[in-house]
Amino acid sequence: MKEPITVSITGAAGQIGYAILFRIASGFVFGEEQPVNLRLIEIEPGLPALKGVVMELEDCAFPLLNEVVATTDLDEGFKGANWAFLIGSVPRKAGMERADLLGINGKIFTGQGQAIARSASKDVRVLVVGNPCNTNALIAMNNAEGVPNDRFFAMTRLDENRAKSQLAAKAGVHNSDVTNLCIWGNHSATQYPDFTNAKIKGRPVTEVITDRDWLEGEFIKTVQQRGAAIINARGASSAASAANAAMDTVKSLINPTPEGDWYSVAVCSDGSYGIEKGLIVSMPIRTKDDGSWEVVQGVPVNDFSREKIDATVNELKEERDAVKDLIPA
Ligand code: NAX
Repeated sequence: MKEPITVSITGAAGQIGYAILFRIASGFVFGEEQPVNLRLIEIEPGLPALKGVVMELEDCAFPLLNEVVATTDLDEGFKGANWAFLIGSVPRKAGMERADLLGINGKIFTGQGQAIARSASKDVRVLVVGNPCNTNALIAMNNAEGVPNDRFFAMTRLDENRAKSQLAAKAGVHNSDVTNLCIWGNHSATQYPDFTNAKIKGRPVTEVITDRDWLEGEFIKTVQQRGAAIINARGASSAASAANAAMDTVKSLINPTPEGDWYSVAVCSDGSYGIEKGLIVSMPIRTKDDGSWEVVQGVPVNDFSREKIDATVNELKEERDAVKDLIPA
């Protein structure tokens, strides 16, 4: 058996936590030969529920689950972490402005970034799911002194999966037939699901789905608004699909990407595609054979795409400016 890897998860007693822990413990993400330690982080009010979750983990008797720690202490929680899923955050309440939300959550992510720098493993990688996830990741990254910027990611994979399913349904194919779908920008209603470069069974989507009005209008809107549609239907926000997308993200980051394809995750911009350096922006990413990732270069950006990408990147700049006090110079 291999040495266990350590996975830290914040917000572990929440909806997404409940949908992700058991699948990680079962080997779905890191493989059936890889034991895992789970370090579960909650705030004080979440601890009783977390205790119940830990009891259920015990009751699964997972062969790969080596150790479970439940804590409110960040250094204990991130101790030795090879992977950190930052899921917990404060939801937006009625009457709360976006700037208030950015500020409240921003403070959480400064402390978590600092604790990751102090206590996680040298090879730690961090996936931020808690919203506003791009800017939370930006804050954590900038407060994790000594941890390279290329270890921080924010989740847009749920948006990619949603977009693929919409295109597949429209074309009457299976969602696995849809490739090269990039979500650009922010995980918010400004995100741009780029149908112009996506493919269905290797053919451009725009050749298979000739209804351009649908692609430019309803398709984009449906993907952008899908989170709200789930809340309306279910009375609660996406959880199982979000957990699934977080696991898809990590699987894509640790396994080489099939030739010619790419996936979406928000990373620290290196200036590619004219996007300001240092922002956490979703773009087309590939994982190389050596396990490192790269921004796919040369993806065509037409005028329609440029306008959409600029709009979502501008929103990220505004978010960055709203939390500038939380980003050390
Ligand atoms: P829940 O409210 O069910 O759970 C959140 C949990 O986090 C709670 O148990 C709470 O006690 C805990 N928590 C709060 N502050 C914490 C802190 N400082 N440290 C540790 N734990 C803390 O929310 P859930 O449905 O699980 O969603 C979690 C986050 O994911 C939310 O911010 C949500 O907006 C975000 N999402 C992000 C998505 C994405 O695609 N990036 C999609 C799904 C989801 O909306």
